[in-house]
Amino acid sequence: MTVTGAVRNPEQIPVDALAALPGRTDRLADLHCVTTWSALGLTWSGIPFVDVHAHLAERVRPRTSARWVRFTGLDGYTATLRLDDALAPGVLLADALDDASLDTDHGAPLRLVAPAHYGYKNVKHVCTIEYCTAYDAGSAGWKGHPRGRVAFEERSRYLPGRIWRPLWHALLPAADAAYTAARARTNGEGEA
Ligand SMILES: Nc1nc2c(c(=O)[nH]1)N[C@H]1C(S)=C(S)[C@@H](COP(=O)(O)O)O[C@H]1N2
Ligand SMILES: [Mo]
Repeated sequence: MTVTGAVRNPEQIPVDALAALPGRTDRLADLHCVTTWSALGLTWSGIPFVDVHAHLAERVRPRTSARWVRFTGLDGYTATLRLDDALAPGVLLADALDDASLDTDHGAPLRLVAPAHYGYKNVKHVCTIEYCTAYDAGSAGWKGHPRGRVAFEERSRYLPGRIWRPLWHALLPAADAAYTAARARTNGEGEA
């Protein structure tokens, strides 16, 4: 795991060392994709991000101006959370789902689980944690929202969530087909 950005001391830390930090907890949560599908009743196991951050902060020493944290996955996917949202109770760096180690589809070896936030903030295969002084739209691009809280329907920074909801719902079959095709390509590359 590379820990970098607005820090005094960028570092690389073995994923195993992060997964072995004290504080491991189980968390029952639902996952809500912005495109209107949800996965209910998931039991994640991992280290609360607040504990990961406490450990990392000692080593990398983030600057006080770092109010955002950007996560990058091994597939290049990125999403940024407000640091205080990432430090809220219930946000985990998880390595297990429903009593099994995470599989490739769901984010091995470590994924972010931020149940109060839309799926697009829950970065899988996290390989870089970057403390940032500004929001970066990342992979969701203009479609995303700086905070992305489900309870406030923060689906996008443009137009209210209740406008997006029926649009996304209508697009869901197309989005699902595109996602399935992209995953098939990724899996194919992995096997090649
Ligand atoms: N690395 C990575 N993380 C990602 C994505 C991705 O494409 N790559 N998609 C996001 C989106 S939009 C959603 S809804 C959830 C889906 O999680 P799942 O694949 O475990 O169902 O993962 C999120 N995290
Ligand atoms: Mo999503």
